[in-house]
Amino acid sequence: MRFLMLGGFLGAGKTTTIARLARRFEAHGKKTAIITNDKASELVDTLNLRAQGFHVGELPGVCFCGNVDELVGMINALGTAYRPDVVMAEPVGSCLDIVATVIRPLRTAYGDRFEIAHYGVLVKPTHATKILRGEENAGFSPKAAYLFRKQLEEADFIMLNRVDQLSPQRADEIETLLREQYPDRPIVRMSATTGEGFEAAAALFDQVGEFGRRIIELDYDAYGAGEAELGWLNADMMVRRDRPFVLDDFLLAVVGAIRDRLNAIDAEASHLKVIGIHGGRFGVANLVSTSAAPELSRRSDAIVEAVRLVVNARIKCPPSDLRRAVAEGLQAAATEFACKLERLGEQCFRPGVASG
Ligand SMILES: Nc1nc2c(ncn2[C@@H]2O[C@H](COP(=O)(O)OP(=O)(O)OP(=O)(O)O)[C@@H](O)[C@H]2O)c(=O)[nH]1
Ligand SMILES: [Mg+2]
Repeated sequence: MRFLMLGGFLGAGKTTTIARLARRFEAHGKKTAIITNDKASELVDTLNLRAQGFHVGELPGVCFCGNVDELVGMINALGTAYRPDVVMAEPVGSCLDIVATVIRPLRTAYGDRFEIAHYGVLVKPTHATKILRGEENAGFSPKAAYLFRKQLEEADFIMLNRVDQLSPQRADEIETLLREQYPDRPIVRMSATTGEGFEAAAALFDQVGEFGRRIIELDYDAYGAGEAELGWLNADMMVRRDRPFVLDDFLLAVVGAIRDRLNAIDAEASHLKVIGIHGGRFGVANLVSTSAAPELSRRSDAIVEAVRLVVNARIKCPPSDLRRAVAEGLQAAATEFACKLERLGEQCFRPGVASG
């Protein structure tokens, strides 16, 4: 069984890349399963990937790092139930030390059973230029920038994602900075959305060899401080109206209204994602930076009267502020669309390395 993990900061494009890789593996006749992971339950990524038809095992409430036994248990469960040729795993986007805490123990204990692929890390360009240039006001605080930088340090190769939105000059600049600061690693320019440059990344994931060996030096206090700056919120609810409404418009309105409230309190978004599911139809709206526009990563083209809505937000602000911003944004969108919200559950907290 082949085991493939790919990293990258919150909102860098991990789930989009995993879905594209899975479709490619399946097209080559390889059965593929995916493992998702988060510090809380009710994961947009799990619902999104399952709605796309993928076989997904979920490990909520813990990070892979430090919980390898649970990861192996999930790989084994998938192996028994589904017999995949490839298992892909998406770590939490603020996680560090993946090679030392996940890949190396997996290789040591199960190297005879799993063939471990290159560890590729995605770069999110919205923040990369400023962080790599070392600019003071990088959008991320120095503490969060530490996470961003350290993730790249442990990469076997780096994927500069979203090139569909970058001018060649900007892509050149980021690539030059990456080459200077992270030498000896292949760098691939790609778009997980359009597929541009994707084959080069996929070819690196296809290689067989002794990969995932860059063990980084990590200051766990700095790591914890970087994570502790984020507010983490997962919420689950039903939305109903007595006459049909356009789901995609509603999802964009929710993300837009929450973004307005985050802007008002100067809280930088790492990733806000919202999925709406009704029957077999689903749509996903995202915000990857407070300065970016809300985007529909998946259109549902559905007109609904009732929909299950799951919100996952990772935002640089205290949890109490995040809870208020999300509640007010949801209510504003519900009022605009004359919908009623019925809350099913919510978890909101300040993560730390300890919480993983
Ligand atoms: N234009 C463009 N958008 C992209 C690309 N890759 C990802 N996105 C968008 O970026 C947003 C985040 O993508 P995800 O794949 O959910 O990112 P992620 O790394 O899994 O995010 P977390 O799991 O929250 O850490 C979505 O709106 C995607 O559609 C790309 O290559 N081009
Ligand atoms: Mg994801």
